[in-house]
Amino acid sequence: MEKTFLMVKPDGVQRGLIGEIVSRFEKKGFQLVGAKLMMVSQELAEKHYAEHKEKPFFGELVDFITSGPVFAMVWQGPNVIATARQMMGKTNPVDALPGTIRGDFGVSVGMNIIHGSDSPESAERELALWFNDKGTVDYEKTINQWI
Ligand code: 3AN
Repeated sequence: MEKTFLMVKPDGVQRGLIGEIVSRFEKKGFQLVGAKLMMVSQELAEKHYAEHKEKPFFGELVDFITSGPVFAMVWQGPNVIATARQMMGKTNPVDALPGTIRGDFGVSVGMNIIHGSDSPESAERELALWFNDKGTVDYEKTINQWI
């Protein structure tokens, strides 16, 4: 079953949006198989954002993600990678539609509440980086027969 890496960023944690965000993915029908509240080290932040190393906002990205606790999660379900990206909304909240997480709660492109893997390749890379095959639980979700 497909898995993705989602993370409530420091702004989402500080604003008390963890429950709201978890709830949206649960209600959609996806399955939470791993989660941890954690501080992000400089090293992990730089690896996570490696593809943005040359961008002018790289320093800001790393400073922000290391500035306070994040809530890192592994979600599982059919097409969860692409569907979670739709539910998050566009990167810049000005383009994110109402009904999406960024569209409903975000106003800034830097502080945009949530991160989610954008492809199967990045999901694989990010899950290995953040969860390293540890801290996830394989369990049968009995309600799956209904959706
Ligand atoms: P997404 O998070 O939607 O996958 P990416 O991968 O293009 O977006 O960008 C990674 C993160 O970099 C975004 N979540 C956002 O916080 C930040 N970011 C993107 N563009 C800018 C920008 N122009 N200025 C500041 N931060 C940015």
